[in-house]
Amino acid sequence: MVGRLWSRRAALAALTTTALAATSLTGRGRATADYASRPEQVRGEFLHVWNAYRRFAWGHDELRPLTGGFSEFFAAGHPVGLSIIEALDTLYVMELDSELDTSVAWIEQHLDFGIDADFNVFESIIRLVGGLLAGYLATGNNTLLVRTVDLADRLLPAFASPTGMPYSTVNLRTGAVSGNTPALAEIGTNILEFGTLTRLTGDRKYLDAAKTAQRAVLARRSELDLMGTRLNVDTGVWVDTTDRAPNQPSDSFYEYLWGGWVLFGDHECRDWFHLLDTALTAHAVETYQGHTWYRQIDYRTGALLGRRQSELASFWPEVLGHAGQLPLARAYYDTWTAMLDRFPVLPEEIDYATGTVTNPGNQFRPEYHNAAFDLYLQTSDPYYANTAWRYFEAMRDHARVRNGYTVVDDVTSTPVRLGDLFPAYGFAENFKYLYLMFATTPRFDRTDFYLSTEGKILHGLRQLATLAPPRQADCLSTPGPQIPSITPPQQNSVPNHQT
Ligand code: DMJ
Repeated sequence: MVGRLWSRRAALAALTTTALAATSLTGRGRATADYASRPEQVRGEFLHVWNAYRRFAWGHDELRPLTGGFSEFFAAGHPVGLSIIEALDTLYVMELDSELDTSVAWIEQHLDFGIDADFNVFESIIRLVGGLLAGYLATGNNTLLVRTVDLADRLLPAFASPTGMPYSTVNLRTGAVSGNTPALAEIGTNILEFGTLTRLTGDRKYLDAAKTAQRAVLARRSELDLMGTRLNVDTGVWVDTTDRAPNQPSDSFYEYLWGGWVLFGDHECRDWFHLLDTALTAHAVETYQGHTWYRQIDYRTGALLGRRQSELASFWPEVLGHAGQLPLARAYYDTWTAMLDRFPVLPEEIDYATGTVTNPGNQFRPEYHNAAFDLYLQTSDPYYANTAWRYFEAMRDHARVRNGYTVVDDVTSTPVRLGDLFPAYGFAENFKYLYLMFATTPRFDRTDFYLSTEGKILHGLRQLATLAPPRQADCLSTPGPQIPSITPPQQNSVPNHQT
């Protein structure tokens, strides 16, 4: 998910408190004497599932660990090696070089996006475009960039709607589009990948498509600066007027506004983020039974419409932290930590007014780790490291199986009821966040980095001396904008709408 760029002072403090954290604990993790072994433990668990993917599902999109099978994520019968692409930069930072070489070789030999099938545009951008880009930034292998450009060009017809907001799906071979009522996240989770592609190729069309879509959405905010959830991209009319942020399916739309500012110095993105975040904080945040939540509201009036919370929203403290709202970030993170006192693994969705679980699964979710990762590197507070470790231990206790890790169908049953899937984002996110919290590697700059919503390291990878530096691709014409450093905005306090 979203990221980060903070002061060297904070980052140095993070490094020195790594040792401190072994004795100064606030999280309720089990053993802590094993602090130094944590990177190796995480890498070992990553390999546990990666090796199972190699055995049972190599070249297919996702592993089915219980049955030892596989499935395709985008289109049945059309594998694109999604797990391989998702894993590239994780393999790099974990220094699993022979696995990385094997993965890049598979892409060179087998990956062909000329597929006559509908692909979801949002998922293709965050998983495939982002994954290949991060792989290119890690290795400098030009084939990865050439494949990225090929895929992005096949996706661009989706942005040719009357409003400039993308359709949900596009046929990669024919360019035929479908799905004209996408959610906010589908419309606005692309500037990090497309902007990076513009920087690498010098071709503005990718960044321009992303900005046009963002601009079209912002023009449709209410007088309260709130947003609905779904828009008709042909007419520009809202078809769902509930503001659900930061819950899915709005979540990463906001994340990418902030990201556009951090990664590309786009002032418009920064101002849009602050405008929407201020309204959201004023109208949606509430303290309910001692915890901080975001309620669902009517985007025109701010009226209360619901009190459900998606686990996917647990990434949000990291965005708040980077945007200068550390007290609110901590309060909302604490809410999710408190949920870990109730459940062995976080459920997909709860109704916080009734305390009931409205979706009992857990799709091997990385969001809580994501928030912990960013807040730990930003604040150096060992609380984040230790609560993340506690969640790692819970996942290891409950979701680990003989052939990897798997999703949970019901976190409320004892023992938890397992499903049969290892989502490919597990290779991109969960283990990477944990590894980079505890490991020091010369391949990652802890002081200056930025990750996408799918955990792709789009800024902050360090090249090995033995590798060629990432070229401005063979297809490149002119360099793109520079990544600026930023001064964090002032911190706000936690709003307290007692209920
Ligand atoms: C990931 O695919 C991305 O983080 C996305 O933005 C939403 N969450 C899933 C994993 O849960």
